[in-house]
Amino acid sequence: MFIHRFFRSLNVKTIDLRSDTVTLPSPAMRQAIASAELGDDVFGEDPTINKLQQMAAEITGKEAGLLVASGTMGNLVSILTHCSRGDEVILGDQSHTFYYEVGGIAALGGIQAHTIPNQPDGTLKLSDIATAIRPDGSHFPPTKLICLENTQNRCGGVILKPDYMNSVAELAKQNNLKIHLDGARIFNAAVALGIDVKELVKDTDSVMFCLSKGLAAPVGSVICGSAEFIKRAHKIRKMVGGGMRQAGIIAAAGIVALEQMIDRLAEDHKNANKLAHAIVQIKGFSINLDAVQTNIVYFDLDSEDITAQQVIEKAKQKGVLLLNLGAKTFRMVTHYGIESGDIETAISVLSQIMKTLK
Ligand code: TLP
Repeated sequence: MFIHRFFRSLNVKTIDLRSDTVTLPSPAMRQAIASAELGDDVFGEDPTINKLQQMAAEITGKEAGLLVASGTMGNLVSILTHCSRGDEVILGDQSHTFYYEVGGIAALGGIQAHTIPNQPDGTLKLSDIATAIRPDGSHFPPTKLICLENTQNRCGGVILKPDYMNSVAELAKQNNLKIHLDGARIFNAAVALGIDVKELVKDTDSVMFCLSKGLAAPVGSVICGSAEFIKRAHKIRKMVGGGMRQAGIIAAAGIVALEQMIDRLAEDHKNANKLAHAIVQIKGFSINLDAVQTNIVYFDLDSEDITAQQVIEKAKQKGVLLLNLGAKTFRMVTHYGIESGDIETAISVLSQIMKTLK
C-alpha cells in the first residue's frame, strides 16, 4: 500500500507483475457499470446478469451460465453440484483447487480430493487417472469427478490441448465420471492456440472462467454447463452465500470483458515472452522457456548467497512487483495495464539488482 502511494506521489508507475488479478477495469467497463440495468438476481430478474450468462453460454458452447463472485466460488459451486458428501474427486497435486482454495471442497462439501501428480506440461497422466478411479466395493469412496485446469497456473500457465481433453473425456465416459474444468484463464489458452474456446471445453461437463484476471473486470467468474447442471448450481450458489441480488453492476463489466478484452490477451502473451527471453540473459536466474506459453512467467534464482525475498524487496523499492513462490522461485504475470515499455523497465531493474546483489 505504502509503496503504491509513494510511487504515485512521485508520478512513477508501479509495474505490478504479481498477478493478472490486479488489473483495474477499463474506462468502458466503468461506464457500463454506471449505466447497468439491474434487478434481483436471486429471482433471476437482473437483465444485465442474464445477458452476461447467455453470452458466456454461447461463447463456451454450453446451454447455460451462472455468474459467481470468484473463481474459487465457481470451482466450489461446480464441484458441490457434481458431488455429494463422501464422494471423491481426482485432481492434480498442483491444481488451484487443491493448492489454493482453502480446502473448501472438504470443509464445506465433505468431498475427498484424490490428488495425482501434474506433469510439467500441466496434464494428468491418463494411466494415473485410471489408477485413481476407485473400484466398486464397500471400502471405497465413489469417484465422481475429474478436475482439470487450463491454463495450468502452477505449471507455468501451460496449455492443455483439445486432443488431451478429448482423451480424458473418453476415459471419463468409460467410467461414468464427469469433468469439471478450472478455466480461470481458458481464454489465454484459446488465444495462444488461435482456436475457438469451444474446442477447449467441448469435452467438459462444466467450466469456470474468470472475468477478473486477464479480462480485467473488477469482480466475477462464470460457470457454464447444461441447463440442468446450472439449475442445481444456482441453488448451491445461494447456499454458499453467492446470491448477489443487483450484481448486474458486476455483470456489466463482465460483458465488456467478453466483448473487448479477449483478443488483446495476445499482447500479454507477447510481453510474457519478451520478459522470459530477457530473463534467460540475466546471470543468476534460470528459466524453462518451454513453460512460457501464455501470460505467466516462472523463474528461479540460482544463487546460494541471496534469497528470492531479497530480490523482491529490491525490485519493490524500484517500483517493480513480483511474487515469491518458494525460497528460490518467482512468478510474474503480464496483463492489461502493462505495456511493452514496462517490460523493458522490469527487465532493466532485475538485471541491475542481480549485478549489485552478487
Ligand atoms: N489465482 C491467483 C491466486 O489465487 C494464486 C493468482 O494470482 O494466480 N483457478 C486458477 C487457475 C487461478 O489461478 C485462480 C486465482 C483461481 C482459480 C481462483 O480465482 P479467484 O481469485 O477469483 O477466487
